[in-house]
Amino acid sequence: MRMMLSELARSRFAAFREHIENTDTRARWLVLTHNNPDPDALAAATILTKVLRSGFRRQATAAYRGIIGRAENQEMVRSLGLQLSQARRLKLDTYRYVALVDCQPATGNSPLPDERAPEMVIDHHPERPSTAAAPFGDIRSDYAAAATITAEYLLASGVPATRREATAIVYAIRSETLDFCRGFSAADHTIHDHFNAQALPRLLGRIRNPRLPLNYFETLREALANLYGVDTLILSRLGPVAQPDIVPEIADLLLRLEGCTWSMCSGLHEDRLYCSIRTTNPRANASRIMRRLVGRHGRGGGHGMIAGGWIPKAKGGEDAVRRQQDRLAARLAGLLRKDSSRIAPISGD
Ligand SMILES: [Mn+2]
Repeated sequence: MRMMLSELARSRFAAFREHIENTDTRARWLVLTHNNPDPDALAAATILTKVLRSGFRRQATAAYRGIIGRAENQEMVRSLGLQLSQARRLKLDTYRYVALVDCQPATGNSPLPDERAPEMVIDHHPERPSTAAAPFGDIRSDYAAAATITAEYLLASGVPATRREATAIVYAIRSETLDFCRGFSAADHTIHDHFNAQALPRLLGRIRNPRLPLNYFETLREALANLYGVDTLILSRLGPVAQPDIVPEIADLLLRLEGCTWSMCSGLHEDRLYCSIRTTNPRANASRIMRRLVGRHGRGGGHGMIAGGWIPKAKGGEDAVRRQQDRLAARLAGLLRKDSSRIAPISGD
C-alpha cells in the first residue's frame, strides 16, 4: 500500500511525523478548516484529526466556523457521521496546538484570529506570506484537494480508513475537481482510485442528490433573473442569501453557459458581500484577480481557475448594495480587459 505514495508524499510525511513527535504528547490539538466548509475542508479536517489520534495518539478535535450550508454538505456530514465541532463554541485557549487545513492564516476564509498563530498549516492553495511563520507547513498548490494530502498522511501512517472515511475522501476529490473536469494532479487521481475501492456508492449517491430546501430554488430563480454580461464574461447578483456557499455554486453553474470563459456571482450574507469567480482558462490566475477585485478592504484567495472573497457590505439599503455589486462587476470586466460600459442583461432571445 505504501508503494503508491510518491517520493514527495513520503518525504512530506516524514517531516510531518518528525514535527508531531517533537510536540507535547499530552497537549490538545484543534484541527481547524475554513469558514463555511466545503466537502474538501470537511474531509481534510476529518482525516487529519484521525491521523493525529490514531497515528500519533494525540487528543484532537476537528472544527469549523460559519455554517455547513449546501444540502450536499449537510448530507455528507450526516451520512458519513463526520464529527466536527462549531469553533465558536470552543475555547481556543484550551488547545495548545492549532492545525489549519484547506486554508492559510490571515486570509479571507481563515477561522483563526490574526493574533493566534497556528502550529501547522496544510493546504493546497498557493502559499501566502502569512504561512511562512508557521512551525510546520505543507503547501502543495498543484493538488486539487487538501483531502488528498491528508489521505496520503493516512496511508503513510498505516492507519486504515473506515469505509465512510474513504467515501469522504472520494467525494472531496470529485467535488473539488468537478468529477475530474477541473485541474488535478496525479496524486489526486491515485488517492481517489485507491479509496474509491472502499467507498460506499449508495452513500455517494445520497450525498450528491439530497432533497433541497425551497430557498435553494428561490435563490436559483433570483440568480437566473439577474444575468448580465459582456463578451465572454457572465455575471449574476444575489440579494441576501441563507448561506454564503450558494454564491460559488451559482458561479460554477454560470460558467457552463456555452461560449463563456469567465463567470462571477455575488451575494449578501450578514455584513459581507461574498463574491466568487470562475474561469475555463487553465493558465489564468483567478486568485490574483480576486485579490485585486476585493482590494484592501476585503479578503480573497483561491486557485488558478476558481477564487472567492468578500468585501464589507456597503452602508445604506438594498440599492447601495446593488450599486456595490455593479461596481464589482465593472471592476472585474476592467481587470479582464473587457469594456465595462457594455455590460448588459443577458436573455435567451
Ligand atoms: Mn480545498
